[in-house]
Amino acid sequence: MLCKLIGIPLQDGASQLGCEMGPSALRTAGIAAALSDLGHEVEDTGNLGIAAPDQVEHSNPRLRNLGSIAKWIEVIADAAYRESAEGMPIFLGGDHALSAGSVSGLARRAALLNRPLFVLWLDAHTDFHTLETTDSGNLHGVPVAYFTGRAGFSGYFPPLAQAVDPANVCMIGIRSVDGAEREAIQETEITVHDMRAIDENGVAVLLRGFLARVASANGLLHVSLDVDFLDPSVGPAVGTTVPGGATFREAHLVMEMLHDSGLVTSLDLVELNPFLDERGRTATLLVDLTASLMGRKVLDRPTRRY
Ligand code: HAR
Ligand code: MN
Ligand code: MN
Ligand code: MN
Repeated sequence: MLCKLIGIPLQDGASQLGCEMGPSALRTAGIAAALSDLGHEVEDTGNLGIAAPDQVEHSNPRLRNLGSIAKWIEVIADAAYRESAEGMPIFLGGDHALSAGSVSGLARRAALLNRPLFVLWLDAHTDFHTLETTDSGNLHGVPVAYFTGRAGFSGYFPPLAQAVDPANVCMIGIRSVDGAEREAIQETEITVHDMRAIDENGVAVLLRGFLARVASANGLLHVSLDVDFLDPSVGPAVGTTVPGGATFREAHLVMEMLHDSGLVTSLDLVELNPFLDERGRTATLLVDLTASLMGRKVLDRPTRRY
């Protein structure tokens, strides 16, 4: 597989500074070598950037960096569309606002291929605010609302060439949902598996059900991994820690099952804040999780067909 590393030093969507160092930390932790050791071809396309943003006004006075995020989305979506023609894009974030760009660009690619795009959202948060409903004003809280085509983004974020069908989005690890997000997401067909669902069923059962749907629809599968999916005890390097997250083994199991499915076509690694890390352990864990997704395993196992 040709892996295309795309660095996105974006931090304007988060409340705390530091995510702009994420791509450097992932490179320092050895992401390219981990992939090439597994037999993959790796091309590091470098970091994306934007020109100086305009000041954009909006009726929600809390919104932060609206002009900047709009520019980033456009640049990221173009890169996602372009690089997905040649290989498997791996977006090295950067805060989660970047997924507004990565997913919308991949949706354009999927439409061209006449295949549906599915999204696996591994996160403590649903990131389902609109520009109107966010009270923090941090735009890493809105990407899912944007790429599924919720109203209220037009004139601010780039127009969507293709929205992702909410029925094709599955969230796992959820444990922090704001009131406005809760009401809105329950009216959609998005599958939300909160931490309680993991506790009651085990993450494997939940993931298997979703993978079977992706396979039967011949879908493309994008995985968006937010560091705060992980329990803070194993992944401390994130500005929005929430207790009670996925364990080390739950996270690896998800990645191992994704590998065995053979379905994953792109990946976001987001919200890593190296300034908050402990001797690089979170960056290293993200690299190891990526390796599990790309085929590192303890023993050989047959590929599972869903
Ligand atoms: N819902 C909260 C807000 O809108 C927290 C959003 C945090 N998002 C991320 N990515 N860290 O999931 O401010
Ligand atoms: Mn997130
Ligand atoms: Mn999160
Ligand atoms: Mn909020």
